[in-house]
Amino acid sequence: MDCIFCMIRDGKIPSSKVFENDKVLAFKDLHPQAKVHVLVIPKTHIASCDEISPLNSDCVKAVFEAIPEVAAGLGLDKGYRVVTNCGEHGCQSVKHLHFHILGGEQLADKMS
Ligand code: DGP
Repeated sequence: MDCIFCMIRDGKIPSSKVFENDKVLAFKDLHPQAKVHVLVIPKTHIASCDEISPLNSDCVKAVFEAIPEVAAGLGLDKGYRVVTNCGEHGCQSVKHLHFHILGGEQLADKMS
């Protein structure tokens, strides 16, 4: 499967990892949009938010359980934003479910 994030998960493409456990991987975004910009992915390939179901939602649970640990490791004690883009209108460019963690500075109030 030619999924960039599966290749990062498998170590076939280098990345700056900031967190890893058996179900979740977090690494720095290649094109940061904030002082701190990290992507958190489930290791299981799920194409997008739209593909979440009772059959795979344990991966999403694992991602959200990891997020506070990822944020603490990044020193985001003043808060952060978690974003997932879904599909064409959501401007999703990589078709492997991922959650952007943005922070390290005051973020804009407006989200779209
Ligand atoms: P989205 O637009 O929500 O699908 O965001 C995809 C993000 O993935 C985008 O911010 C850039 C990042 N990205 C794309 N390719 C790579 C890569 O090869 N390595 C890393 N670290 N990030 C990537």
